[in-house]
Amino acid sequence: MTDQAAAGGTKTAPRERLKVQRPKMYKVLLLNDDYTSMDFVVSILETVFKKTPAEAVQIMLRVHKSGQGLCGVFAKQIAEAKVHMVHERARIEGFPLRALMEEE
Ligand code: TYC
Repeated sequence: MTDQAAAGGTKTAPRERLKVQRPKMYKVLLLNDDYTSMDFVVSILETVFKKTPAEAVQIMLRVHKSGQGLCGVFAKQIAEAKVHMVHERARIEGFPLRALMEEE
């Protein structure tokens, strides 16, 4: 028995420790345009990005004034799904709203 086992401790092999890696995270950004309605953007922020009504208005206005704004940070597949949802809903409603992802 090792001293460590005798003391009731456990030991992680060095190779095992190296295996655990943080997933890359991705920012999802909304882009401004001249045609998408403010109400639609607020609704997207509330439903797709789970923002409160007050947060949604704040983010929408930031995008409107500065050109883009952060909606959230997600693992890759989640970010891809949210970008896809934004584009699908915008397409259905006839708005040109675009979202993009950026590795953090
Ligand atoms: N600029 C748009 C307007 O004046 C509103 C808008 C806000 C559009 C945010 C897109 O991501 C956006 N109706």
